Amino acid sequence: MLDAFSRAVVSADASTKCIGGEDLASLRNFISEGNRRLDAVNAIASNASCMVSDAIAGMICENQGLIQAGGNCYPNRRMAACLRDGEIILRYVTYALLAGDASVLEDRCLNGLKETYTALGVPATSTVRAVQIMKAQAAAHIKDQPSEEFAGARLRKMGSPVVEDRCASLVAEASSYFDRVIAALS
Ligand SMILES: CCC1=C(C)/C(=C/C2=NC(=C\c3[nH]c(/C=C4\NC(=O)[C@H](C)[C@H]4CC)c(C)c3CCC(=O)O)/C(CCC(=O)O)=C2C)NC1=O
Repeated sequence: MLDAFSRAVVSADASTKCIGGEDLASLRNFISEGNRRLDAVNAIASNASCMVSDAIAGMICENQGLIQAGGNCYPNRRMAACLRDGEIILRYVTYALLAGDASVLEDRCLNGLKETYTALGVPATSTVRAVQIMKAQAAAHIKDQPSEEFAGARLRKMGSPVVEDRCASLVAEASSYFDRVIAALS
């Protein structure tokens, strides 16, 4: 597992260079914007169970065969496995966002997941749909702009200090980790 710092070391070592220039500038930025990153991780982690249940519910609403006999969220044992998988995926995305590197997500969560799903008959397209919903939710929570339309009475704001760009680069980074999950299952 790598993070932004160890990744810089590994890539410098691979080309037998000292660490300098651009690498240091990017790490300096990683440090100076570190509190935003922690707030972004917290925004996802502290809304995780609501995000997962909402994403799985949305996936099922759009494809109700999943909870009928023969569907992969039927019976309750499979529904529970699906909710658990949603939590696992979201948890590894937050680890990657904290580390500033996707390797923890790739190595410990996505590696072999598609093959496991194929073997078990878990529909990857439905999982992808749930992940897409979590990607949209995470962007809203990092920006601290969850929509009333979707959240209804459960609307919850983090109250993080608002910066002008609403942490656009962290939204993009988190989105890229969700995209890796989608790519790994597609
Ligand atoms: C650390 C990383 C890690 C991951 C990611 C992981 C996933 C994982 N999900 C599994 C099952 C499962 N996963 C699902 C998931 C779903 N079913 C649906 O219809 C939806 C599309 C979807 C939820 C979004 C289901 C239903 C099962 C049980 C399948 C079965 O036993 O028939 C299994 C088989 C063993 C078990 O049931 O516990 C694994 C290994 N395990 C891990 O250790």
